[in-house]
Amino acid sequence: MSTSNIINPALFFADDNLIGDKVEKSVRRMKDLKGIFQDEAAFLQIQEEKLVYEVSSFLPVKEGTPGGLYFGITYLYPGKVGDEYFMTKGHFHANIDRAEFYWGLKGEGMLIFMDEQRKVWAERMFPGSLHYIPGGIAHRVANTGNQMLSFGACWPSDAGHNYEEIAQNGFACRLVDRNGVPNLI
Ligand code: PAN
Ligand code: ZN
Repeated sequence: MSTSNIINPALFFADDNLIGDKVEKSVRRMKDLKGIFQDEAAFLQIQEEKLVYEVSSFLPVKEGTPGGLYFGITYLYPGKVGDEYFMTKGHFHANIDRAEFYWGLKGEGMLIFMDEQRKVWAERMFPGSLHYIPGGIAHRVANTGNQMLSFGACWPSDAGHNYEEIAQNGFACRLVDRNGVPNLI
């Protein structure tokens, strides 16, 4: 094999930053998270443009393609709305049986799971933690620390996202700060 077959990768990491021409970025601000947090008065006190999380993703195939994989890094800012930690919207996959991996890169948080019977549980996230999210399980992440929480994700390109269910009915439990300790109530 000649060296002309050897090329540089399209993507690389610098610390927890995903770098490459094809990396797409999305942002979620306070105004994009209406109805997610319990304490509406506390929600209204926070500037609606405030950044809550950003996602850098590499989506190498068309959404819905069977057999492909997507990759993303989420950067979730520290903060609380009342006593509830900043968190992602959370979703079931539209193709509900599709699974996903998450892994902790920086900071501390909690990955909250909910099954279709609305049973909720959570796993601590920290640098190096690895989490398997089985199909059929809604997932969301809360930042329980006072620095940025970053985590990786890898999911099938035909998983899709069903945000509707969570937007309407929420999770059956909330992760709140009780005297500096995260409690799932
Ligand atoms: C992740 C999430 C990401 C943002 O890549 O999409 O952490 O969370 P929300 O999508 O709930 O706003 C993933 O789970 N993909 O399937
Ligand atoms: Zn997902």
